[in-house]
Amino acid sequence: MSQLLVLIIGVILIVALFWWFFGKHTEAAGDATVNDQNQEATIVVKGGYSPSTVVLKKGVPAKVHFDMKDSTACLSHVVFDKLGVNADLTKQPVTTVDIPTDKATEYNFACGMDMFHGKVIVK
Ligand SMILES: [Cu+2]
Repeated sequence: MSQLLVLIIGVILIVALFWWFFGKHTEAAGDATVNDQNQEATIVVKGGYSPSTVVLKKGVPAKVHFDMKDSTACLSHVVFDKLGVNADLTKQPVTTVDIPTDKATEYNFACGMDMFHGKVIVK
């Protein structure tokens, strides 16, 4: 009986492993909520960035909110190299970063250790 149990657990682990490596982990790009004057998008920080890609409309002032739900030191800061932003997400539940949208471009962001990545696309 215990052998059967071990076999079943083994099979489950193998399937899980295959799913992890070969399964499709597509993450949908998040769209911003746009009205006439501005646009906003929220990224949930929990074991990574969700969504990790946000698409903004060119020419509309934009704010990206980082909703902090992670307690690890790894994700405590978010860094936008191109914008010179290094924000501490642990000071308040939600941290807002202003994104320039005057030209179509991409802004990459990462955690303070450059382990988790995401990007904001302006188009
Ligand atoms: Cu990190």
